[in-house]
Formats: sequence, C-alpha cells, structure tokens
Amino acid sequence: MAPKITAEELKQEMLKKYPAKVARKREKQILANQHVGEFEGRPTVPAIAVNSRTIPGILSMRGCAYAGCKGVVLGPTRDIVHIVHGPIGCSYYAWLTRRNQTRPERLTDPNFMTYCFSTDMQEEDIIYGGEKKLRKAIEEAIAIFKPRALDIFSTCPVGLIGDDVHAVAREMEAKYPGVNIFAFSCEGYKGVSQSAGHHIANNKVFTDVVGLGDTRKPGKFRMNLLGEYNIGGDSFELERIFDKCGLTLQATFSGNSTYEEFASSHTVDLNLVMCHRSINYMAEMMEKKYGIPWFKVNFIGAAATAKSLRHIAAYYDDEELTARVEAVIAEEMPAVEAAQALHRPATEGKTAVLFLGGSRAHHYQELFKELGMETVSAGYEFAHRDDYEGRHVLPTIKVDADSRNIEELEVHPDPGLYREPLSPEAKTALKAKGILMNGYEGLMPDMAEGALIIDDLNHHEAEVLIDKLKPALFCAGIKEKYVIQKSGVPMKQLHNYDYSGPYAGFQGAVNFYREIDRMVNATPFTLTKAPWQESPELNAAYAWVG
Ligand code: CFM
Repeated sequence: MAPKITAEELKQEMLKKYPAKVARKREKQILANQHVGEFEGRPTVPAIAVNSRTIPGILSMRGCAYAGCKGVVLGPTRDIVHIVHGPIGCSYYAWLTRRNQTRPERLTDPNFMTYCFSTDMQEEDIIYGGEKKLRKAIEEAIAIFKPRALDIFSTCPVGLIGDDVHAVAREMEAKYPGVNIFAFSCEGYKGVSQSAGHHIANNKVFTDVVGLGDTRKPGKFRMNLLGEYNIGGDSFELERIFDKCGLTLQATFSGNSTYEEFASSHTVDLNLVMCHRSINYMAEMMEKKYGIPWFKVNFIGAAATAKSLRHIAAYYDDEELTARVEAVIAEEMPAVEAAQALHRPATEGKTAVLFLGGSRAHHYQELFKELGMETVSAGYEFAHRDDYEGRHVLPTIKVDADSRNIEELEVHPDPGLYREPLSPEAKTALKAKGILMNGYEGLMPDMAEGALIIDDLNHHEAEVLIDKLKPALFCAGIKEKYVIQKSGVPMKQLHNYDYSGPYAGFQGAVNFYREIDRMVNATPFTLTKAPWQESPELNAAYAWVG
C-alpha cells in the first residue's frame, strides 16, 4: 500500500533531529519533486543544492577524489600499470572491489587488473619525502611488467607533503621513452566527493593519451561509449549487442578497455555518453578538439536499450543499419517479454528507493518501471545540478571554490583533425527524431511529482526513509547494506550488483528481473526476530560486584 506520509512531511521528519545550522543546509539538499514549468517540452524542476561539502560528523555515503580517479575512471583499463603513491590501505581497499571486469582477447595479452601496485608509504617517507620510493617503484614495475603505459595516483599524504608526482613522471618518461608515464593529482581531499576525481582523470587522459594512437577498428559506424565501466560484465553484454547490430565500438571509457583504444579514440564519428556525471568532460573536450558529436544514451532497461539503439541508427541515418537494429531488437525482445510476464505479477506495485553515485539512481528506474515498481525516493551521492535538473541549467550553476580547485582545460580545435561539427539545422533534425545532441534531461524531470529527492543521503535520513516509507527494496552500496537489512528491508547493491550481473542490455534486464523478484518476495529479515525481541524477559541489569 502506498505510504500515507507526503514527501514534505518526510523531509521535515528528517530535518527535525538536526541542529538549526545543519537543518538549514540539508533543507536545500532535500526536495519534494515538483514540475514547476516547461523547457523544450520537458518539465522543469526546482533547483537543488548539491555538490557541496558534507557536514562533518555526518555518516555520508560518499567516496574521495582518489576513488573517482583511480577506482572509477582508470581502474577498468587492463594494460596500464596503475601505481598508487600512498599508504598501502588506499590501494588495498580499492583492490578488485569494484567488480569492473575485463577480457583480454588472447591469454598472452597484458592484463594487470588483478595486481595491486602501491608505493606503500611509511612514516619515514612522509617525513623525508616519497619521490625516491616512487621512482624505484616505477623502475621495478617497468622491469617486471614492461607496460606500454604507466600512471601514478596521488593519495592525500602525497599532496600534504608536496611530492611532485608530475616531475617524477616526466623524469621517468625520459628514462623509459617507450612507456607513456603520466600522473594524477587526485589526492582524496581534492574535492567534495569522487566527482572531483572523475574530472581530474578526464583531463589527464585527454591531454596525455587521447590522440596518440591510430589503431582504427574497421567498420562503417565507428563510435566510443563513454561512461560504461563493465561492472558485473555490463560492457560484455553491450559489446555483444553492438556486434550484432554491426556497430564498431572503438573504445569504451573505460570498461574492458586498453591503452591503445583510448589513444585511438579520437578517430570515431560519434561519442555515446552513458554515465554523464563521470565522463561529460571527455565528451565535451573531444567535441571541441576533434569535432566529434555526442549524445546521451542509456542501456539500463530493455526499453531504454532498444531506444538508445534506435537513436544510434537514426543518427547514422542508414537504411541497412536501421533494418539490422530493428532485427536485433525483434530477436532479443521475446526473451525479455517472457521474463517480464513471469516476474512482473510478483513485483507490480512494490516500491523502491535508489541512492547511488551520479547516474544509476536515474538509469535503474527504467528497470523498475519494467517490473511495475515505483521509485518513491531517489538521490545521488555526488552528482551536480545538471544530473538532477538537466543540462539546460548549466549556465546557472555557480562555480564555488571547491569546484574551481579542479582545472578546467582550455581546448582548441586540432588544426589537422578537427572536422566540421553538426550544423544547427542537423541538430534540429535529430531532435525531431528524439536525439538530443549535447543534452541530458536529468533525474528529476523524469520522476513523479511528490517523490522525495535527497542529495548525499546519510545514515539518519536512511533510517527515517525506512521507518516511514517501508520500501520493498532499498538500493545503495556496501556501506549501507547491512544496516538496512537489519531493519528488515531487502537491500540491493547497485554499485557492484551483489556479486551478480550483468544488468545492462537485454540479457542484463532478464537477470535483473529475476534477482529483484527473488529479493522483494523473499524477505527473511522480516521473518526472523532477534533474541531480545522474542524473549523480552531476557532483560539484563547492571550489577555492582564490590
Ligand atoms: Fe557513473 Fe558509475 Fe555512477 Fe560513477 Fe561510482 Fe559505479 Fe556509481 Mo559506484 S561512474 S556515477 S563513481 S555510473 S563506482 S560504475 S556504481 S558510485 S552511480
């Protein structure tokens, strides 16, 4: 049954426990969704205050800039040696925990994914400097692994003591001219969340890798997929679909990717953007330098996958491609529809709440819609206003000191490689086909009015949500998982998929339906009782033994 409490009452319930100053800040970060106007045929929504510092002492779900740079954007690339300059914990706790899978073509192809490279900084290095140790680590890694490329990630202490990782990278590159060596100033504290790390990663990969290669994969329709990280095998499913459709995937940033694919990624005719938050910078910079157009896609949800494929076919405007895409959709959909028919009666009408990084709280609503489930509350850990409200609000976003901290690269057209971008008329024609070039419509316009939107959800607010909304399913990450389950609510990890997946594309949708049916209809946590709930007479009392 639908909860009786309104979004506004729920918000007040969350705020009432806070000291006045905290409540004043959170008040602007929690909103009852409303459609207040219209912009180009889509609802507009109220402005939400996001991408600002978490209040100290609050149990946030966020990660750090190092996580966004090393873990998220570069982590899934298999043949770059990723050296973490810092204490071992920063590396160890990021070691294979994100489930970004990879599949080298041949067994002999380099794959460093399972390794953990760290300079293991000690107190001594903090006091006397860590550059010497970093040089040694690079020499050792090159001697053993002979990589084409090697990158260095700065953790917090590196910035605090002033090690110059870029100077070390230059020096080492001079010593090993065959290896591309570059470094990231992605110290954990560099931004308010991992979002800063995405931007830092995009910048460096753009300046130091993209454009250096010329290994073009053959095909008539050549594209990159930006912002797909192959969690639980998602990229494998998308590669399967693209192959069937006759589309050439030159590079994915960065699921199942290689250095050479990044280096030659400027040779495509189209960029598809999946996760807007983590990679929009790359799409923008490639458009400015090479004239490569981009549009947003979503391959989470069978209907969304079909729609995105049709957009690609419509973009290329090729009869043969269009026919092939339609044939693939027709071939894939019966299995999806059969799975829907099987699971939907058991999931219909149930509710979900989604709190994830910067794009999945939106994308996954597609799959829940296909199960007849409603997303009653959602939000991001670190998204910006454009991800919530749509990119048309970009000119109104105030750049604060924390964001100014991250370099905004000045990019100019490449004199030899820049090709004429789409004309405004061509863009208008594409828009008529439903393709919004350089656009992203955002999470809130897509959600029902009255849904509660919460940025940077914390532990206290999650408890209120569970207590008052009693959702059938809570989707978040590992830090939240067990607390939520102990409250009797099934909890689905949508960062790492709970050791399952893929969930993207057509076969992924079938996997997801089965998993969600199982979870929302078997809730052991609501059936078991803790000993003190079953036998209240077991009350203990303090005793003083003198
Ligand atoms: Fe993009 Fe991601 Fe996400 Fe993200 Fe992430 Fe992730 Fe995520 Mo975890 S790149 S913003 S920094 S879709 S690791 S694959 S699941 S928080 S919603």
